[in-house]
Amino acid sequence: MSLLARPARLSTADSEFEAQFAARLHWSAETDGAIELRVADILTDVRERGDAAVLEYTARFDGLSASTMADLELTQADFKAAFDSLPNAQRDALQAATRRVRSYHEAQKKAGGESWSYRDEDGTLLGQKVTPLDRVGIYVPGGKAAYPSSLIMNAVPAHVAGVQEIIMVVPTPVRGSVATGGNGESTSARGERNDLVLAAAYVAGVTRAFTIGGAQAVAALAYGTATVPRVDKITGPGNAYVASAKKRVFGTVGIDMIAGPSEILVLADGSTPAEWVAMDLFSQAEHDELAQSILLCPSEAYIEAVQREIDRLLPSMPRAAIIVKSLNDRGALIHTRSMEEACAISNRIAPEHLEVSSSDPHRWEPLLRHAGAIFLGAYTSESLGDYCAGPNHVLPTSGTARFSSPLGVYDFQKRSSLIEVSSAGAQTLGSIAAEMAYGEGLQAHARAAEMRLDVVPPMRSAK
Ligand code: HSO
Ligand code: ZN
Repeated sequence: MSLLARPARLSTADSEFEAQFAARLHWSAETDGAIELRVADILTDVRERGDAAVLEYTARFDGLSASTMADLELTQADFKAAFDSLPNAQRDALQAATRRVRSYHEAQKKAGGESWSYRDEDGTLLGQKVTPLDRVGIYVPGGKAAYPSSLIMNAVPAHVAGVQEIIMVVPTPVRGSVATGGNGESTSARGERNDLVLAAAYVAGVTRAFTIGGAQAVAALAYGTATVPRVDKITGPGNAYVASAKKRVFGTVGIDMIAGPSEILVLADGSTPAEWVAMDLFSQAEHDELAQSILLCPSEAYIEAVQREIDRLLPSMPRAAIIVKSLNDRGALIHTRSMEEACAISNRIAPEHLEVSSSDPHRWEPLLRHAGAIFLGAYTSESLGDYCAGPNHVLPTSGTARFSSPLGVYDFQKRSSLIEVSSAGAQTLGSIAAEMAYGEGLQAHARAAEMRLDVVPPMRSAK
């Protein structure tokens, strides 16, 4: 494959701009009908047969044969052993990142995640009580996409919210060997040993974990089996099977967003070293061939400089093949007439990650309305946000930042309304409620309100 990365060159001054822009942004997220059918069958099967079905699918799809689900459970001792096996630098990084992510989410909880109430003029109490979910499931994808950072980003807000039980599922065998019903066969040949994921489970406070994955793991979490406890919400990224399963179990349990490929949009005024911007574009492109990296800039010369840096840096990238495909198929370097216009286009894209690579980022920030996360200034590489700045890296993709928010403490909490009506309040509210209830033809509602009035009127007849 060619190692030339040539993102599309667009210019807002060009009469073809709108058509080219629409073509670049177009992305089809349609799920394959065959996958949907397979997933529906797996969900039904796990719901009916529980552990036995999960064990069968795990043997068939993951090549991991175990005679009981207990053999697929990882323990706190496994988490700790994995953590202890890491080099000091890795342990320190995991802990430092977790600490920072925790502080950020604690601030988030303080700012908007607490219960509140007030009394009206009758002394009636009105409020909202915030409670954490009891138990959540976190899906960690297998193979190369088993990112410890994503586990931290899912588990920490749950923990900060006060969730008591955090159940992790991860499909690929994540330790050197698991018990396999006595045949002693090691599973390490089937997947990468990923001590980092287990170590992240240790620092992030995961309660229990199972080496299961796919639609069968989602089903086990949603319905519960004899071994896997039924959760209230499932979060975490996964492949098409996992996404389809999460959509189907929604309603039985809560789910987080369905994440699309990563996106980065860099809004540059030309003051940041071009190689920094080129590498930032690579950083999301390297995730996935479908990832999208876009540069918006009013200086043609700077766009040229970034393209030169792309050419210079690419050969040193181990994931060059993925980067090239992503940049060539979905990337764009867009020349705008001004920074204001660049901001307006950014709002139309509503990117997952938005870097304002400018010497005066606060001048542009007020113009930016739709983005999962906004990174201000030349030093704020998106990559720092992926790991350790503090905010969550699970963000709305595919333009959904127009109406949704980063994963947060609020996703692991729910609210109950609180009402305590005083006797004076019963007078005020009783006549209003009764009037409306008679209007709706609901006599019992009306009487329940009227019976609490000091002077109980005779019951009216239905209209
Ligand atoms: N940028 C990804 C998250 C991630 N990056 C994990 C590195 N590891 C979310 O779009
Ligand atoms: Zn990333």
